[in-house]
Amino acid sequence: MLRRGLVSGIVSFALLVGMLAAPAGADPSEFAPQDAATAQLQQALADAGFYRGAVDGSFGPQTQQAVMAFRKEVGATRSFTWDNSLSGLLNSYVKPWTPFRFAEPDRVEVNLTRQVAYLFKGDVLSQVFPISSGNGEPYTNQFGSFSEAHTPTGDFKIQRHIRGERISFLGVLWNPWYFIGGYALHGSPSVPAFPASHGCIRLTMWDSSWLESQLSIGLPMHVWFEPAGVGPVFAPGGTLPVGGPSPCASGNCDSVAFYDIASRFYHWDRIDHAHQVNAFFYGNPSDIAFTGDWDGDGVATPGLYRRSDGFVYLRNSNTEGVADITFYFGNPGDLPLAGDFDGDGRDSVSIYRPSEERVYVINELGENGGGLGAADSSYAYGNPSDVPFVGDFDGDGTDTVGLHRPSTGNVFLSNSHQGGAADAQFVFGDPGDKMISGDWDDNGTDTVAVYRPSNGLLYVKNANGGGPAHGTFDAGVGLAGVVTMGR
Ligand SMILES: [Ca+2]
Ligand SMILES: [Ca+2]
Ligand SMILES: [Ca+2]
Ligand SMILES: [Ca+2]
Repeated sequence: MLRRGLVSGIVSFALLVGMLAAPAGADPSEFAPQDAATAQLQQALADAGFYRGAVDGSFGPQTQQAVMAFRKEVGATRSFTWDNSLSGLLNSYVKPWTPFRFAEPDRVEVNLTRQVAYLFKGDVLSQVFPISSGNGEPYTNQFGSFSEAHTPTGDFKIQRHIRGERISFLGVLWNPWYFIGGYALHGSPSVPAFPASHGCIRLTMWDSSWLESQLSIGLPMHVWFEPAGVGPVFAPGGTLPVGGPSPCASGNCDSVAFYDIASRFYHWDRIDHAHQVNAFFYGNPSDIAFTGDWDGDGVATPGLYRRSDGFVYLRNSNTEGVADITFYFGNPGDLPLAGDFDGDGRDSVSIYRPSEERVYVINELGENGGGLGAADSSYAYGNPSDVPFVGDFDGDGTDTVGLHRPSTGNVFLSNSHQGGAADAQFVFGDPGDKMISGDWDDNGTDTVAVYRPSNGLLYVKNANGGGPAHGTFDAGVGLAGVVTMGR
């Protein structure tokens, strides 16, 4: 496990060199005053997952390859030398972009774009390795015909392994782990900055040895080029702990469920990753998901608005199965708002109609198999591009409607079912963020959080005002959305 919170201090590389001046009379070439700084760099690279060697202050080949791996990973110029201008990136490096793979907590991911491989343990980044893959050039294969030196991409499992040296037609492989046909992840004396192999994935000899105890037959291995627009995750300002201290001292706070494009819900018991997730399928892709306590038993469960047929589908348990209550809902373009709008302890589904910039408050569920009843009240609210969400922002026991304006990041909160000026306004989140609210600290008041699909983080706030998030939750990138789950 990485000690990300402790990664710090290599900013002072140059400072240390100055402080640790050689004593009078020493031969500078023997004393090598930079050794302390090199050791500090080695430790920082080890903490971030790039270095597995001894912290000995020696800037040897293994340290140089760790620097190369880091440069590849963060998109810096590929070289074997360290540059202090990279210290900020190393201090704030959190994790790579990778596809979301909840079902495979232990796996190898090979990023051909960056020429690195990632080892995941328990769905957490364990180590980053420099690699060199197929260079794409034609060559004559063992059958005398032309091949192109491409590394196969796709979703594999490690199939077989040979310990030690394997002499193949194209050269010597060390400790090869075959993932398809004759293609293997293997040790090689040559791991340059760029693709150089005939299609295998080269590791350094020492990484190959290190991995002997880490890999196994059947281990999932995925080989891919990185999609445009994604990349490694860095801590904003270097201050936010990812999956850091629990924001919920009582253990009785609201949590979240993320759902993917296949409508699989990943329900976290606690927002701090401390507890096991429950996962279940509900709904279809492109359904609008929300949650509420439809039967008043104190448990929040999913609801869906299916735009293709205009129906709402509510379920009373967090398990796979069909809807318990179904009713026709609103007009095309309407957005569902789920909450307890009258404070009677049961959630209902209200309507935000962007075309009219209007909220329709409805305190009863629709008749099962029928339609939604008449609205109890309505009021003008927001702009057509605003994204509404629901919460009890003042802790009075009644839910009201907030708005997130993605174009500016403005958040508007209203504590009553009336139009007019917002009761609170602040800026939070980026375009593309998904905003929800919940009582993350068990103080009775709902506050906002945003999920950012591009970096996989949920940014959680415990006060409805400006400023940075109070904590982040590492959910994985590319999920379709997030909903609030009850405590
Ligand atoms: Ca319930
Ligand atoms: Ca109610
Ligand atoms: Ca309220
Ligand atoms: Ca709260």
